[in-house]
Amino acid sequence: KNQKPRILWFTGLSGSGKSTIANEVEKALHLMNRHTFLLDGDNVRHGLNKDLGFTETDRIENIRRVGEVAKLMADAGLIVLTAFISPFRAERDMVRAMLPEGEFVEIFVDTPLEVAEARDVKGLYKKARAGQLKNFTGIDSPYEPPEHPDIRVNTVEMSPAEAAEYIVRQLMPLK
Ligand code: GGZ
Repeated sequence: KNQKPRILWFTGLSGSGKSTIANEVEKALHLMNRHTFLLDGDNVRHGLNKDLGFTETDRIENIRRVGEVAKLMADAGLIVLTAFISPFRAERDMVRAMLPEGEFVEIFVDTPLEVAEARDVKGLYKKARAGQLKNFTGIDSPYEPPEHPDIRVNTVEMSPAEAAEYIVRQLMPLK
């Protein structure tokens, strides 16, 4: 009640640090007594969207559903954090258009492909390069970076904790 709803929409490549940073931002919001919910592949792609894969059509539907769910949660007064690649500008803009002005905050986790690929925490880039994983974002599926994100974080220069601190500062005042 004591808070304006927001959708903090993180976008960036696989391995960019979206989930890690979103988790840190959520922790900081909890310390400020904000009621939040984090939507990510772990709680959405295994449940609500388990019928969807990684074709262009499926990604569009993934983002559409995430947007609708996030909107419902924002309508309930929550600060919703979403951490999906969300590679297409059109779908991100569609979600923005569903919401009142200022409620949708697009956060670009700007990690260059070379950096994400060098980290390759899950070995997915290696598989994609070897042709064992098709339609992989950045390799054989496009990523359209935001042209005018509300917030951009450079994960080459900032640690996840620093990026989260920067984001929370940009969000203030959160009333
Ligand atoms: C991209 C893929 C793919 C393909 C599986 N392309 O690093 P991760 O593992 O944990 O995050 C990636 C996640 C991407 O799912 P999203 O729902 O965020 O994508 S989208 O917004 O585009 O719908 C990666 C894993 O799923 N993954 N196959 N082909 N990422």
